[in-house]
Amino acid sequence: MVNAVCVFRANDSNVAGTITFSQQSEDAPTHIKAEISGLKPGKHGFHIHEFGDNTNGCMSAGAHYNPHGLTHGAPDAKIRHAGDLGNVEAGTDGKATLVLQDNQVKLIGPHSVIGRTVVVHENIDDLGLGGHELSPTTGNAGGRLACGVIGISK
Ligand SMILES: [Cu+2]
Ligand SMILES: [Zn+2]
Repeated sequence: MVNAVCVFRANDSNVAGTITFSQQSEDAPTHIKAEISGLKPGKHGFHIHEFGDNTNGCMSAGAHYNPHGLTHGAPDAKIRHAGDLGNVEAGTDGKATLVLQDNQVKLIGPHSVIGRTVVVHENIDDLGLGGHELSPTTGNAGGRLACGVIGISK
């Protein structure tokens, strides 16, 4: 069993949040739970980005984590980046909760996401289907509101 946690640091926003991850074994799905506050009501793109480098805020986290060289997609799509977690949806109170199990986000093995960055975005992730030039790479989710590096936890 491997557990991990990511605590968001705001990037020119009031967004805060904590994301926990847990994986029992290399072939088991990873359980992910996110609690985020300070968002505008509505959907916001939510991804794991390649690097755990926050030197230049969330910008230095690089692109979506994509070890298999695929195009951007929904978390339940066959063709997606491993880091594609879709959207979180905030209510009128600005709070969003997401609970999911994912088969491509790993904490164990060569494609572990530990040491990489979770980012929540300004806008909705169109899941690759929006027809915008950025749809196949980022889902056209806009700016990076907050991010944090995924670290090992107990
Ligand atoms: Cu992102
Ligand atoms: Zn993506």
